[in-house]
Amino acid sequence: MQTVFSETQLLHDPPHELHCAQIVPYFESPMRAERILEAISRHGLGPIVEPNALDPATLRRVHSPDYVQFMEAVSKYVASNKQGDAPLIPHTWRQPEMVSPVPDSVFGQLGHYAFDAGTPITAETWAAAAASASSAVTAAEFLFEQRLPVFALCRPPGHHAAAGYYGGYCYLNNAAIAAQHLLDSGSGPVAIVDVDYHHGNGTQSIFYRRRDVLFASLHADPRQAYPYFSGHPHETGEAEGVGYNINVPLPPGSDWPTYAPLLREVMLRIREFQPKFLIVSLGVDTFESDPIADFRFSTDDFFSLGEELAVLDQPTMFVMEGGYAIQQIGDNVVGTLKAFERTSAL
Ligand code: Q9C
Ligand code: ZN
Repeated sequence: MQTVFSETQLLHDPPHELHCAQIVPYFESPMRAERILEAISRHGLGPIVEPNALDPATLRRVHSPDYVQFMEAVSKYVASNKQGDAPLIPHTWRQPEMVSPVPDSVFGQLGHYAFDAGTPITAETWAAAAASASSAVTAAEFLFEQRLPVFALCRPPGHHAAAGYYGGYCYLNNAAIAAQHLLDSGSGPVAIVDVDYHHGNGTQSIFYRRRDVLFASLHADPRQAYPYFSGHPHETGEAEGVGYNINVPLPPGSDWPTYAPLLREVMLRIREFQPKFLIVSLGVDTFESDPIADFRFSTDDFFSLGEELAVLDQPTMFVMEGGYAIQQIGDNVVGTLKAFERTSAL
């Protein structure tokens, strides 16, 4: 299987984050991608190619112009060193009844565009996020032309980012941008299945009122787990999109035997939708020793995950999302991809 990745994606490297009332080293570190690259060559997954240059119009098919403009401008603002070189983190948010316009203050703007305090912006964030999205777009182009499985080694990840806001280590929604690019190339319907531990709230939000993209997510129950305010089963879509959003929350401590039958059900619903292409938002933070999650997948369970994702025999691309157990991230990701490849008829 081919991988798409750019070294520019490594530039985003915030030193720390706020985690359960403590400042800790940033979990979503560039080392994650380095470990995955190492496992790709160790297991001989296939070639690693650079993404093509990104047309900014491709981003704006998913993200609002003011949001894209903000993200680029605020990264430049950090680079200009006006407040020192510390990454920017918001500290003040609106409640729905607070309706004043977007302020001029950079901290006001951070509060407007962010939904959490765990997603710092550095001088390099924009460059890395745009490179990560380029990897997804290049993978989508390869998928569309070759109809062969492909892996977008995206990092920073994307599934928590919506059209006009960021959070959860995500700035641009790589999977959504890939899906939109497939549609704009004339693909016909696209399905996205999100197997990250966390609910893909950003992807849900982007396609919530649409039926050309089916979004299905299995994740930790938002009553206990991040992102808390999205991911319940009754969130099934709106307007034209009713019935095209599927949420399957799972209890704390879920393991593969609990997960597998629910994933099978989701895959059957995706089959009924008859997508032309499948995008997998691949998070491996379901792993038993993930430092920020509590599911119990073993490394071997990721082979089973890869096999299960192959049941549709549809052209499929994988987009990297979460997974923070640095030691095993490479084996878990490449294990999933190799098992998929072995099983898929394509
Ligand atoms: N710092 C992804 O897996 N942090 N994002 C929770 C603890 C947010 C995870 C609070 C976790 C986001 C792509
Ligand atoms: Zn996650």
